[in-house]
Amino acid sequence: MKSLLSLLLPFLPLALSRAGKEYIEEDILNLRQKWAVEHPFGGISTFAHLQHVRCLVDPHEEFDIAILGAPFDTAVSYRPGARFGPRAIRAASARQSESRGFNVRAGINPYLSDVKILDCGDIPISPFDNELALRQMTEAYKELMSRSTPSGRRPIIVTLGGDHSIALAALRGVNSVYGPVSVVHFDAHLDTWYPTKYPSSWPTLQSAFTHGTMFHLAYNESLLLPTYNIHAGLRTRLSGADMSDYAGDDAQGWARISTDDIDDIGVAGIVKRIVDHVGKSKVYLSIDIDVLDPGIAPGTGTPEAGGWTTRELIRILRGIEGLDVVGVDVVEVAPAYDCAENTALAASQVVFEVLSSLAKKARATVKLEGEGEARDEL
Ligand SMILES: [Mn+2]
Repeated sequence: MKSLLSLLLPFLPLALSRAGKEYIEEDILNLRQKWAVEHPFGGISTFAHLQHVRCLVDPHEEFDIAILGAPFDTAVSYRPGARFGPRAIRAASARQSESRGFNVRAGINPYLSDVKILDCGDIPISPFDNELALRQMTEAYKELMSRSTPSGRRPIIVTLGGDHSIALAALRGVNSVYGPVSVVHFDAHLDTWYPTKYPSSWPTLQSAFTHGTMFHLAYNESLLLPTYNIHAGLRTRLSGADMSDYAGDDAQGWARISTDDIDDIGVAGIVKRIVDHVGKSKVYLSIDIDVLDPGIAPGTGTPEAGGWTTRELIRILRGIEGLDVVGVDVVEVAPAYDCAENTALAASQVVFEVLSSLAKKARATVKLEGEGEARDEL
């Protein structure tokens, strides 16, 4: 007996043919000519209108640099809300694009350069279980760090936080490729605090993982190069009635630049201290937006008055662009406390400046390699 399907088969082409216009190549070109332009305020929000690929589930789309959201904020000590940081930074980056992306300060358009930058979307992170969240983030970073790139170099992940605790997972990812690295840390706070510095009569293993202890945990896991790490922009109050927090920081091998140092040694002096300190080591660049003054960047988890301006931070970042940066985060943007997108705008500009420096460095490397080949041929 014939099946119902075999009886219907002759009529299927008729059933599947659709009403409407057939498009030839010229039609497609016409459509593109009319509609391909995207206004800054239009389109689906990706960082700088970059191509969006969910890189964690699509391993075939290669990238040199990944913009990666880490929407996680259940390890904060004060204001929650940084889980909305990645989408706020993306929205605030809307005036950046391939067509209007030339960075005059840097002399390069990072979106039209030798590096392929994708917006890899967000890591899905549990908001209910921090042990699981850290495991998810760690696995995501290790996965993406293992990918091959169009340039043949190692991938660089630029994370949009999220609270600062995400840096522990990012450092584990970096460590899986490079071993221990230096950390250049822009922040009002130390973030090397011993977990016991957060007073609690109910200590648990899990409560040790916070946005103020992750570098201490990273030190314990030997993720940092001893003595090659440096904070910049510090102005936090310390625990108790002495400098013991600094002693703890010293013991973990960090140097410190305070916010006020900029008045004494200027941008150039700060740049020199950072560059002299980390030298040629591989660098993880961690930028807590609370390094900026809360008058400029109020939308953050633990604001501290009296910080740097965005211009000062950008000029310092420009000064250290020769460092061998292998991973980046811009964290602690909490848009619920923001006004007029100020904080997110500052963060998106900082990301733009870092991308410009990374693209510039890649161009210099290509040039050097090219010259090397030319020399080899002679
Ligand atoms: Mn921090």
